[in-house]
Order: sequence, then structure tokens, then C-alpha cells
Amino acid sequence: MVLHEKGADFEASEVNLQNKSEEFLQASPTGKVPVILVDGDSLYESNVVNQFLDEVYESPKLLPEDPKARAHARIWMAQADDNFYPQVFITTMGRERGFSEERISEAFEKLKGTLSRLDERLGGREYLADGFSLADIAHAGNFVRLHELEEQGALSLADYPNVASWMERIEARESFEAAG
Ligand SMILES: N[C@@H](CCC(=O)N[C@@H](CS)C(=O)NCC(=O)O)C(=O)O
Repeated sequence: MVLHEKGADFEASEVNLQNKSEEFLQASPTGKVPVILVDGDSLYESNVVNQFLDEVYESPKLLPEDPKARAHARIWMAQADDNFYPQVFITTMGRERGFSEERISEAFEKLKGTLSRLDERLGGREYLADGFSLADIAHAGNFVRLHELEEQGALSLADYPNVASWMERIEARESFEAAG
């Protein structure tokens, strides 16, 4: 999404995570995606990569100018890494990965708490920080899995109306569509 927002010139490679190629393992020291190669140098950890891209591409700026608003954006980026991402992942993929039912239901309960906190934050706000930012992008990669949970009847986004309208705003962006 960041690369598309910036209109950057880049080449994307699909990676088969079930069968990682030598070339991919050379590029990604953690064996995980996303990873970007800049002049042959690997950069990884999505929020770190996104901040790097925001620094090297002038516009549009994807972190607020004001230091306090910027700090809030980073708080929500950390929350996406520490809570939202692992909770969505364990809830949706846990069974396939052989996690215990206890671990899966614990993650689901925590996810509902995270969604409530997001909903509270988004009350009277269009985005998590001051304008659309990396904080919103840090969550967007998991929207598709939230929709899956809703389709399965496990979760109703109507219980989190501010989250639901925030997701719609982000999903309407060209960069979301382009990132697939
Ligand atoms: N904190 C990392 C998480 C990266 C991550 O866990 N990526 C997953 C896919 S979304 C992955 O590559 N998994 C493959 C594996 O663990 O083998 C980030 O934000 O970049």
C-alpha cells in the first residue's frame, strides 16, 4: 500500500511461503514477508520498511508532521504488530497451524478487546492518527481475514461501527485495491 500511495517504481515478487526458494531466503534473513531489496540490501519488518519508504519518498507524507500526532501513529503501529496481527493470525490460521483450541479462543477473546479499543479510538475520527497514515496501513493487511471471520459468523463488524466505517474508507483507496 505504501509503495502504491507513493507512486513508487518497484517490482513485486510473489513468494510461496510453504516452499521458500533459495533466492527468497537469501533476501529475507527472517524467512518472512514483507522484505524489500534496496540496492541489494534487505530491509524487513513491515513498520520499519514503511517508515523507510515514507522517509525516502517525499509525498504524500504518511506520518503526521506534529510530533505528538506522530507518536500516536507509532503507538497504533506497535499495537498492530503486538496485538492485532497475532490475534487475527492465531484466530484465523491457528487450527491449520496445529495450535491448541485454548490458544485459539484466548486469541479470539483478545481480538475482540483490540477491536473495542480500535472502535473507541475511531469515535469521532476518520483515521487512527492525524489523517490517513502508516498506523492505518499497519492494520489494513488483516482486513481480509476479519471479513472471513464475519462470513464464518464468528464476528460481527456491526458490533464495532467505527471500525467498520474506517475499514470501508481504507478499502476504498486505490492503493488498497492495487496491493491486492
Ligand atoms: N512483524 C513482521 C511479521 C512478518 C510475518 O510474520 N510475516 C508472515 C506472513 S504475514 C510470514 O512471512 N510468515 C512466514 C513464516 O513465518 O514462515 C512484520 O510486520 O513484517
